[in-house]
Amino acid sequence: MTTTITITGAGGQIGYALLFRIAAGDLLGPDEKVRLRLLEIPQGLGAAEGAALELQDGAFGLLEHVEVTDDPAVGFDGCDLALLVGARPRGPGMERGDLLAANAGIFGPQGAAIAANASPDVRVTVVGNPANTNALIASASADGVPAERFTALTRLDENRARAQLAQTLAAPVDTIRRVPIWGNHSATQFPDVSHATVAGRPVTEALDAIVGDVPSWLTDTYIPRVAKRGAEIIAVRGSSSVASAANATLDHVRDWVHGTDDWTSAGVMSHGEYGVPAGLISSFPVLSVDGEWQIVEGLEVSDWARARIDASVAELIEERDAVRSLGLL
Ligand code: NAX
Repeated sequence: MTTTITITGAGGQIGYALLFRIAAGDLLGPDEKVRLRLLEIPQGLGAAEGAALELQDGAFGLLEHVEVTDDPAVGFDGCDLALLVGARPRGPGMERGDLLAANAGIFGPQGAAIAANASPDVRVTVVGNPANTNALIASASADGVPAERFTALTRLDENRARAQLAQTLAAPVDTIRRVPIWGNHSATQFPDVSHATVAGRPVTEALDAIVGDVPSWLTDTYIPRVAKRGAEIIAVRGSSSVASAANATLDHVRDWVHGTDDWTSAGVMSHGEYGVPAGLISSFPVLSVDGEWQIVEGLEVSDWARARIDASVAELIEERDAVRSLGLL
């Protein structure tokens, strides 16, 4: 079997970190051949072409073909997995509305090109920010492709949330489970430890012995640390998260294709679950079953958690309404 994977923004930083891991089998395993389509804008073609040359020099046995293009119809032709990484960053003096509009101008046409050219069961993962709203725009422009096929990456936030708990509890990170992210991939996101466990024991109980006042620690230390981790990386590294973002993208897509054995987080289309208005792409606790994301339902949500979910969802509504008011949705 060969899977065709399209990476937009393939000449950028995250693209560069993704390509070699995909070619090495880190996404689909050691038996699945891959065909890569690197979609860029004209200014990014050189970097993508250079990456394609290096992919050749990697002599990857799983890599069947690499194509570099700036034509979305070619880029999404026969695409099974679309990783929409390329986006317009916020430039100097750019207002939020300008940013949303500029990205609508990218993700709308890409959604249409996916509908026209990709394989019928295409799975789309939006990484480029603002990821949730970009995914919504792409989905709205992709006539005939079910909305469930469009997702936004919030797995990096979840990985950060689990890693911070692991560090505080001095526990191996893979013993920490069920730490969903709710809402938007932004500073309003809500990393939720209410149902989390460490080696099967409630995380809140384990935290109690270490941090003392758990609610204050969550509010003042943990949630801001997770939500602002991207800014922390920029401050320390001098550049935004790249390898960890690529790693989380692979986690997201791998789980979507191969399934999960426990909850994870993804930005998926709401049908009104947990009071999140239908038609928004919001992060939820999810399971991947038979190749489809399912929102974990029936969880108890405290008033404290409710307020945080509502605040992040309010931001998603604002973003959607801003794009709508520009006639772009
Ligand atoms: P770079 O600026 O290094 O790369 C972006 C690339 O996209 C450039 O090569 C550019 O030419 C290309 N591009 C722009 N418009 C395009 C279009 N219409 N079609 C195809 N390619 C296009 O950024 P990088 O560090 O790779 O980050 C990419 C995106 O990921 C950004 O929007 C960033 O904000 C977002 N992130 C999202 C994260 C998440 O968890 N959802 C975390 C990491 C990252 O911040």
